[in-house]
Amino acid sequence: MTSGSTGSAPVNTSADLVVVANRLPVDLETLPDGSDHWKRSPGGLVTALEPTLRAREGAWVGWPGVPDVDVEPFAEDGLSLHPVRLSADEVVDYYEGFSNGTLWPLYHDVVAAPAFHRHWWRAYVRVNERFAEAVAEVAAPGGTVWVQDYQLQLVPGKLRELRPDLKIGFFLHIPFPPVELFRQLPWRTRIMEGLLGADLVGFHTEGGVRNFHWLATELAGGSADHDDPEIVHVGDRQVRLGAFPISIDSSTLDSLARTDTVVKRAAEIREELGDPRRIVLGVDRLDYTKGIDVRLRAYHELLEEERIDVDDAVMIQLATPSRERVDHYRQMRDDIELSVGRINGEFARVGHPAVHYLHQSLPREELVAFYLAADVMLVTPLRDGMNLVAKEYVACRPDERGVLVLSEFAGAAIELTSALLVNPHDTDGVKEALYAALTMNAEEAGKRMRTLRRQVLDHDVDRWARSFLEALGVDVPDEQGRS
Ligand code: GDG
Repeated sequence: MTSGSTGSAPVNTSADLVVVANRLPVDLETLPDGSDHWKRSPGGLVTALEPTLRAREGAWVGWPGVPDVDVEPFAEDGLSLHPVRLSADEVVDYYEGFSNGTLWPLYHDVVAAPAFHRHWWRAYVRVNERFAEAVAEVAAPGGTVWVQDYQLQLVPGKLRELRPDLKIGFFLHIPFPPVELFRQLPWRTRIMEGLLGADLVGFHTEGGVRNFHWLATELAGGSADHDDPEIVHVGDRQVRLGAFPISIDSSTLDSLARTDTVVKRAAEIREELGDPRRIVLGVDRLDYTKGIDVRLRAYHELLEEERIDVDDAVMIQLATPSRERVDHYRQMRDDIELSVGRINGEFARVGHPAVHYLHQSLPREELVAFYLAADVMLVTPLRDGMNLVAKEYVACRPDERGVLVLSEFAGAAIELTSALLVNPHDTDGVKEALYAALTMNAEEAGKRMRTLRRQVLDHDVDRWARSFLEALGVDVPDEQGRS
């Protein structure tokens, strides 16, 4: 079952459950003495899957995040990690190119123009095949494989060719686009065939299921099932589709937001800001889909119209650096920084900026303190698969205060209906919702927040992972290890 590894713990080379994602859940860190070691990168996905992976001596296949290095499989905290090598050129063509320059904008309603390059596509095919081959080597006979996200859409098909004995699930973390947009893709049929190699294809929303169902039957030779709209027949196989809205580790965030350290830090943040009456917060990866410009515009206009002023309210935008070598991202960063500069230039007073902008990644506890300090949370993506930030804000408000303004075009809007829902293309609408949030009475805000919290605390990421795996036919043990 296991073979040797570079570390002390054994590596599983015949795993019953294999997760495959573009990235391994670790980062290579160089210590002050110059030596390298792997550091776990905490993410929702790994938190959700860890108990199940451990219970089944599972494995994770992915790129370790550093190009042109061969890394032996290793075990880290009881998880077997199987690195897939990418060359620097492949990072450019497969990852930055086809994944983030073609698929990402296309799947997000072309809010930026996707680029179609044949050499990017060729790299995507080659890398997907390499991932599939790596999985085929570590999955136990009859085992289960869960493929994650848009970077790996050809893996299910290739893996089925290599290992027809496996049970294969695929989950898409970003929106699956309307058919008219998907059909622009020169390699549309190949992508559909790749995905249809899975036994179960999961999306955040029913909209994704519907779009995929149409394409599978109209474009990729599948046939609809007369009794069940969530089944597509492909040859002698059936592929199940479903909506599985992802979530967060709600109870952990809720507990963290109740700790003395976080409560104290939230109060300190308010004090450091000069004790404003209202703090407005945005937290995003710096991405053009997130609508950071939308909320800056709305905030700017409220200042211009003198409905708010810097003595009264302050906006904080935390923007985590992201995909900095991709053109659209560079341009967008410049645009946003220009807007922040303009707003502050016009409305700030010395020592009182109107907008605080941080292009940094903060430690998780600090982020939770910001959530707890914020009176209004602005989540205004033009398009978003789910948006975990919206759910995190809610989980971090055990005080039942704070108002969430949320875009209708985030998957989260389907569940978080007690937020103030906005159309991010409608600047007046966003502005009015922001003003309503800033002036909302405590009673209404509390009522809305309680409803939101019930939803987010009940539907956590563990429930998400469990429902997907159960739909795939995997027996998932509960917290006590019972199956
Ligand atoms: C994709 C889909 C879908 C942000 N800044 C900091 C920080 N973050 C964390 C947040 C949150 C995560 O990053 C962002 O998650 P989102 O869901 O908002 O967005 P994407 O990165 O685009 O994720 C999305 C998701 O996949 C899951 O399926 O919801 O629709 O686009 O967890 O907290 N974390 C820390 N410091 C920061 O400064 N520690």
